[in-house]
Amino acid sequence: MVVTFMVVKTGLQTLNLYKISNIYSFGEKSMQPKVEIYTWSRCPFCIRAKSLLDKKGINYTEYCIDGDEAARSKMAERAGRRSLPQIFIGDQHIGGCDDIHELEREGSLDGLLAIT
Ligand SMILES: N[C@@H](CCC(=O)N[C@@H](CS)C(=O)NCC(=O)O)C(=O)O
Repeated sequence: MVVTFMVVKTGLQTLNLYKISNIYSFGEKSMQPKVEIYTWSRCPFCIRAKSLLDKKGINYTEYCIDGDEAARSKMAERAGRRSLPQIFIGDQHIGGCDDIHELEREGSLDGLLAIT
């Protein structure tokens, strides 16, 4: 397995190494940022958010956390919110179902997903 690191300059003299696979997934088509979604299997908002990603042909990593309160707390630490779904594109927190649909409505989702 090959693990690739990217050097990112974050401050005047601070260089950080990011594991590229944490930020991008390498699909057949182009370099798409990694998309992650925390879900409950029966949550209508989660199903709707995934439908949008599916409709756009986006690969994503789903963390289905049904009944796992510890995983939900970890998600909340990362996202700053406890409701499901919570969506990340690369390192950027997008929010929930309404948020991702709003980005789509205003035309900025494709840019975040690197769709040309
Ligand atoms: N506006 C939110 C609504 C999400 C929502 O209400 N999800 C429900 C599950 S279907 C939930 O997390 N309920 C528990 C809670 O809010 O603590 C979105 O668009 O994602």
